Amino acid sequence: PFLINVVKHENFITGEYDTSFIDSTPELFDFPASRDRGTKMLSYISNVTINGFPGIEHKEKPLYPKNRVPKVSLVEESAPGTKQILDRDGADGLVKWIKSQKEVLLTDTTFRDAHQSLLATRVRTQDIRKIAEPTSKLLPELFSLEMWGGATFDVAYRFLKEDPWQRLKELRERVPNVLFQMLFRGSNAVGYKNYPDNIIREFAKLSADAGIDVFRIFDSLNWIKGMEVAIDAVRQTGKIAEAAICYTGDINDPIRTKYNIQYYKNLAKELENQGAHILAIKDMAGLLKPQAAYQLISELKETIDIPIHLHTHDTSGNGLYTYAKAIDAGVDIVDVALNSMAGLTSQPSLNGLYYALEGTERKPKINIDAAEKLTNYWEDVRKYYSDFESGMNSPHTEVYRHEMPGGQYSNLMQQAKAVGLGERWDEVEEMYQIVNRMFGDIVKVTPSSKVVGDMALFMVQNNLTEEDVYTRGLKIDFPDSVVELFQGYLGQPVGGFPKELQKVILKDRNPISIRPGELMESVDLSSLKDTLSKEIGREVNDHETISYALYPKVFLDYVKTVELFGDVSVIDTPTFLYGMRLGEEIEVEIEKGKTLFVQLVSIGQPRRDGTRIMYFELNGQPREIIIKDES
Ligand code: 3PY
Ligand code: ZN
Repeated sequence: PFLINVVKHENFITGEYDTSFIDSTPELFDFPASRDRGTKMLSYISNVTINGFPGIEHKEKPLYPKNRVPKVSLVEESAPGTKQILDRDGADGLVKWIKSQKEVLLTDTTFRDAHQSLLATRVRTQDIRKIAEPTSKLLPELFSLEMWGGATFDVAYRFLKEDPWQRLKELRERVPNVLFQMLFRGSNAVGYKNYPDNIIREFAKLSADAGIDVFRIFDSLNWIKGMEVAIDAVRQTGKIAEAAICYTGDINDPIRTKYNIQYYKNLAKELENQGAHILAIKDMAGLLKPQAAYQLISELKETIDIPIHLHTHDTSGNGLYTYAKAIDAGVDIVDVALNSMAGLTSQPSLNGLYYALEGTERKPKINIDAAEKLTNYWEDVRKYYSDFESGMNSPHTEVYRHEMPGGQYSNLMQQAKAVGLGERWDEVEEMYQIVNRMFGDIVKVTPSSKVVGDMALFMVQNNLTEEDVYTRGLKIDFPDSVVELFQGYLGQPVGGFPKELQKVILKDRNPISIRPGELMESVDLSSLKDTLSKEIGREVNDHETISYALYPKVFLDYVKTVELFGDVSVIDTPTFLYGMRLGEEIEVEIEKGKTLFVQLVSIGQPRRDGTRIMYFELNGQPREIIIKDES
């Protein structure tokens, strides 16, 4: 019923929904409660078989080849790695170790940014869990695995109907040797707005306790004040505070002087003084050109003492060239993804970089044959998610003009289609650049990038030119996200907001210039825990409480879905997305040692009341499920 309700909802059909659709549409949850675990699971399968999965084409489940999971010894333990260095020598000891390495170190982003950027963040825990132990055993030399944070947190609850904390726990159990890394949006944590300081601190602490070692902390406007609390909170946990500068513009563009080399050097020095253990250069759109990378890394190396970790996206096709120059300039660590999950809006290829550095003393210490085996697995798994691919299939140098982050491109395109602007995508892309200029040329990364996108869509949709905004703007209600940005609720951009536009957008509202966290009261987490326990009728834990604090509606919707369908994370991905083929048999391990055998025997014809009867065998016993056909 939940999926039916979603798929059939008027706003879903017309595309008038965004990531808050489920939150703002409580009637989606008007359905009768169902019974035991088997029935719940069959209800889910029936629904998705008949009515499809939200957001993708409804079709019969395709046939997939068997996953090539590399064989590794189950008795031999994983070789010790960076995790052991951190646990033994502490954060400062790890930093010392990084600095003593001649070879470039690698972070593998396959478990997070790669699929966030290629597959709309949809990769499910079970597909990562299956390859976690082989990864730990085959690539123990990795610096870290980026596997949590960014958009994975809310997408897990919102779309995958699974618990991100459970993912962290299950992966940690299988990977004892390589550092786990997450993306932390500073005062926005893993959300899209600023949260009270005590939420930021508690979230950092719980994440560290649950197994995160390296926290990449950034602010969407490169505003250091927006990162202070997060950096301090992470330092208190004894884990690694990797503070990031988001790279924008082009240091070699003589016209765009705002983001020049001195700007980056000043930020780097400030972050080092703030207590960062590592400096990250987060090139979220893939704008850092090779020669600029050489110059930037060389000069930063002269400016600061802490190691430098470079992140880029391969959108333009220049990613490996940029890394090669950065490596020549002495960068310590770079972010890459396994070949079959690399390239385009994702990170440059790990395998490719290995070969590119052949004959140099900075070639990474990894077993390339092992990496190729892991690559095969991801080549197979990626096929499950092909309906979430963006459609970009060749290098895209326009990124140097529009500067959209790798993770935003396909999202904004979806948003544009949803409001009927699919045919006018070129205009949206063009408008994105204009809006950036109007906003004073700001850093664009989650969530500031979303605001630029919202404004661009708004202007194209309403046929507004830049001039219209200034001349008629006082009579126009701009999108909430735009108003909030100009109120200072996401922090302050370098150089401030353009005054004339700010007046037009805010009208009689007053902007703030202090840190939004200073205006927000602490959340009483223990009373929140009681409230939540009462609301859902059982004692909740700290992870559930903080998730609820960050995403109240998303979290409650997730809880309701689990009540209705049970734990759907145990269902294999093709069945989760497409349901079952007639006559097909599947196995579902609902808990360790307890497997359900499910066969879809037949599908009844639609009845007059719009329902069908689905005939299953569950562990050999006949079961019928009545399902509303909304397809
Ligand atoms: C995120 O914040 O999720 C990002 O990946 C930004 O680049
Ligand atoms: Zn990224």
